[in-house]
Amino acid sequence: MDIIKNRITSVLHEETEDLIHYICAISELSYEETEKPNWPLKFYREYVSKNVPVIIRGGARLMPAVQKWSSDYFRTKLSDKSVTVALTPNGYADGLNKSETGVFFVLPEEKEVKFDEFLTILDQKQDNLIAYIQRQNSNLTQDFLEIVDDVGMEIHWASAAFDKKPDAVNFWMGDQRAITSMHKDPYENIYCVIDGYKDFILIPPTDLPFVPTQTYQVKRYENVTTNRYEMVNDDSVTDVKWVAIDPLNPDYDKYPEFKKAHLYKFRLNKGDMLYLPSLWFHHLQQSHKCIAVNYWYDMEFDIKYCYYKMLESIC
Ligand SMILES: O=C(O)CCC(=O)C(=O)O
Repeated sequence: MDIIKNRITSVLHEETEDLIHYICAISELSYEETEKPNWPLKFYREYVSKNVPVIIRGGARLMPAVQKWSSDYFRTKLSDKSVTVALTPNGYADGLNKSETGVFFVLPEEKEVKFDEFLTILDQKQDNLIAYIQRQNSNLTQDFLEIVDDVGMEIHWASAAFDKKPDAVNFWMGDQRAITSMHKDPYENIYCVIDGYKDFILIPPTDLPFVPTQTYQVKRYENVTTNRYEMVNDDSVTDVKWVAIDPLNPDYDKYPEFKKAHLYKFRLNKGDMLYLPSLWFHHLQQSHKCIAVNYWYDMEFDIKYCYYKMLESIC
């Protein structure tokens, strides 16, 4: 069995180059393109069915939120509202951290604070106290009904193309030091920057053989303040398979195959939109107090998904 597995692995490594989408850079369009009547069909044909990302410059610029949303606006509109904030000492809310006893996958401390308090934490930029609103439970439609009309519950052309409504609409706002570590999701993602900028690093799913993963025990940050924090065991969560390499500081000695991975790096500015296809690895950094919203549409669990799962179980 091992001989077959090794043979499959080596073929995959050789052939993956051919499987890579031949994209030198991520395509960029202007938002006018999305206003044409045939856009949902074109979007589906050229990007979704090929599992290829596309940046739509100004794609979100007509959302009222782009004009309205800022700290001042939220102070007026949401000041007393309770929000769940992810707190970490290092900015990695779902990421790896090394301690004397090993490397762990560490979840953030989740704390309920008033929106006003959250904004004060952001303004103070204290050492070792990094806050991020990053709950991926459709927090925009669950927690922020007061402001949902500023962006809308769906992106109409995307819903037409996917032939479904979004599963979740998420609101993101946080500290410049907050980093979303490299991971992938089983969602078609329409990502909109409302204020500030986001820096993306993407890796296509076909590069899976070159992206090292490991299984980590899960811990959780507790009592995060500027002076101290604890990393406690979280027995409610089973071990997590996570990307073992940091694309900002790749350890090529340990993971030489990662040199073969195709990294696409770009910035989304205020009012820009990205179609991030399902299963693409993504890593994000941001400007201070960047505000973003994303629409997650369930992916099709089709033959591509089966191929991908097979690849994942072999590599
Ligand atoms: O904005 C971020 O920090 C992370 C976004 C993300 O992971 C996603 O949209 O799936």
